[in-house]
Amino acid sequence: MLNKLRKAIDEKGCAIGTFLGVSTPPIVEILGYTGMDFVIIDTEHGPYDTMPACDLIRAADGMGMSPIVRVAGVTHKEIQRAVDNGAEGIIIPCLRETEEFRKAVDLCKFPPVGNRGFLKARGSGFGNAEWAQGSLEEFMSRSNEKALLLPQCETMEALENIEEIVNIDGIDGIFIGPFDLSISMGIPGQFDAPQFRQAVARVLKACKDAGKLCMIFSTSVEAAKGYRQEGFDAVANSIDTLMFKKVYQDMMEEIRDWQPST
Ligand code: 3PY
Ligand code: MG
Repeated sequence: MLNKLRKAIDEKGCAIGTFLGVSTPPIVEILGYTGMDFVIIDTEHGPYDTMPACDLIRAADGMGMSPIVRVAGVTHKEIQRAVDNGAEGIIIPCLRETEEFRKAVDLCKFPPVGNRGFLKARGSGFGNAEWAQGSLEEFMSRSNEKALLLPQCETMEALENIEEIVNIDGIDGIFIGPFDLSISMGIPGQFDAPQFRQAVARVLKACKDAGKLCMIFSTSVEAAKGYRQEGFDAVANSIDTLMFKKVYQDMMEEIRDWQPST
């Protein structure tokens, strides 16, 4: 199987990963020793241009983790560079109109599904990877398998049309952004509100019914466990920026508050 995220989901039921907002390649290598399945390189909010993102993709690949890139928008430059450089999943934020989801397919997938621009770039070992051999038709079809298109559902407009969106050919799954979705619904951060729970259940059901993947961001291990229980295919828990602070803060408090015996 060409895609490590899909392989992890097939083998484990639920893949577990995290967002990278400030990490460098050696940090990604350290994460690789935790057994993490994927990392999301956040070029929407993080300070990563194309080459640093490429270095993080390489580091994740080297540790057997699936490199997923959150791009900043549904534009040719954003999506083409991410897929060409070897992203195994493309997450696109803040989409509203169903037409924007169709445009994402057009940019991310080769014909006959979309109209991605052709080059055997880094993601295919510049055409030298074993899977990139064979006819051009085979290359395009395998490339479509390798790079999953996982646009976000995080606006009311997307939520209202989610059943139609998940059935668009070329969309491999949906990534729920709880913060933006709850803000868009007028209930910011109220993840336990019945209205919000119903929205999440609706997206999950739509994905399951259409045979598409459903992923979500969580901010605590308890929430992540809940999403696993509900049947999510993948959970991205927390962000490196938050985790660094938490781990070192816990360490500081424990050492500082401990009283040496006199
Ligand atoms: C959100 O919660 O809005 C996100 O995009 C998380 O990734
Ligand atoms: Mg968001």
